[in-house]
Amino acid sequence: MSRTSNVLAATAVLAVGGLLLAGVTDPAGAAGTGLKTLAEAKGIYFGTALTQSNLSNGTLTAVAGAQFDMVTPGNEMKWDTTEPSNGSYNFGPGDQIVSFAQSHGMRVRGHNLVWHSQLPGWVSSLPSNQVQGAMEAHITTEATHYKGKVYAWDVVNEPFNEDGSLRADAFSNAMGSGYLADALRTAHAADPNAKLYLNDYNIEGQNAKSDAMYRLVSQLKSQGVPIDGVGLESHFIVGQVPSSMRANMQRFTALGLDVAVTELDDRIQLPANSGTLAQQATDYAAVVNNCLAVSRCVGVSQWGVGDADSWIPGTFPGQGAATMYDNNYQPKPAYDATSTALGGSTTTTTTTTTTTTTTTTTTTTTTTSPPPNSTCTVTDSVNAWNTGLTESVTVTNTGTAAINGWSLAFTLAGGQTVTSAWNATISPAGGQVTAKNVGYNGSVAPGASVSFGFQATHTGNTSAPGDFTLNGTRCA
Ligand code: G2I
Repeated sequence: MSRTSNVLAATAVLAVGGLLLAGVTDPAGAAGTGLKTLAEAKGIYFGTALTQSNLSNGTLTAVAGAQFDMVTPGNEMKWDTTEPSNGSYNFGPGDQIVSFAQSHGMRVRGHNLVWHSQLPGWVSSLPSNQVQGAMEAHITTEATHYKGKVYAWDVVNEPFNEDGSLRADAFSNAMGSGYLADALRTAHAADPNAKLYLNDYNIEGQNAKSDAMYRLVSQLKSQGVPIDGVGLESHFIVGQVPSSMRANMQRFTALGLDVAVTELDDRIQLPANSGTLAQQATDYAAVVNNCLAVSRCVGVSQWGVGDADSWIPGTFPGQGAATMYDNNYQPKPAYDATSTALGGSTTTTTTTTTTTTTTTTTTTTTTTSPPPNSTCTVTDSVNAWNTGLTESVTVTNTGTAAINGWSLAFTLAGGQTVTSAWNATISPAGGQVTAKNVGYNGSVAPGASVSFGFQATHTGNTSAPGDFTLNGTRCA
């Protein structure tokens, strides 16, 4: 996906006797540099989870290929897929993810070899004296199959309870805590070059669970067990990134281990609003900055490409909007914040001229490569002065069907508040707003256009909005 923001005319004009600067900022922060490129320049990777069904979504795969350089299969390397019955292996789905990654220059985090969940019933039903053999055979077969193709393995996933006690499952019940070292040694024997991880959730900050992980990996290191890293899943609730996350990462890396943010998302009570999306952006930046600040933090992976791919709504009803991309794969504020934290710059044009007029005029037109099925285009222009602006918006029906009643969603620049509108009703007054037709202009024939406008106050950011969605469909 490529998005471009063309500033057709940006004239910043002088108020009598003083200079005014007009900054025109690419609203999506996506001026062309993918997160992976920025991350690589900082010495880390930026990854995503992908599932087999994701691979047939062209919009999703275009974003994934452009933005990410590490892939974690969402489900395809788990035991229930790879060995659904004893000794019978199925690597087809995982192979498809690996092949997508390879053809897009992405590396792969293998996820996972041993986990209490998505574990086929036959394993749990084994007599306990057969579990070790089954576990070792599974690890050896899978890690050998993917030898040389995975950068890292989550060898054991989620071994702890919240209080730091060892989770009871088929493996700990049969082998006690010794299964962890056994699993790591077995994986190392099969693929000595893969980085071997233990991965868990709610170990991002310092707490009983991360203390238990810390004690475990300290012990494994001192015993010479092959372990390379600890994965911090990082399934956060908006506004709740632990303040101790950086220090927690540092104590693991001080043991000579890598750390990685392996499954980042940040869930919001739906519907999201400009405030929660802004907090989410702050959270994403905090996580990225934590990784950048810790020298052995090797990378950050998000769990899924966009909100439409996230596990959150299915598991936490009423919550979602947990990723950097909305349901239409348009970048959200969290994307911009991530890009900025990685050292990306938004496109800012500053022009100064001298005239005798007293207004500042900024005209920005944003053009976007048409998403599939796009049936609309939008042009907009802004006239701004010290604290206010007016904007004209023209929507064209580029589809083949007549529109009968329209609803145009877009996001106002930060600090802008609508005070009046014409030829449309607009609500709410700021943030993510929706303009709806009034009685006389709801019908728009194919090829026809409709225009409306509004007046707003601003606090310095006079950018025109972008990212228009008409009746639920992204406009070009
Ligand atoms: O639960 C979120 C993640 C927590 N850490 C480990 C990850 O492996 C885990 O991923 C999720 C997948 O994103 C989900 O897609 O793991 C879930 C299972 O624990 C996955 O959900 C399962 C559904 O529960 C099944 O009903 C479904 O058949 O996905 C399966 C495949 O679509």
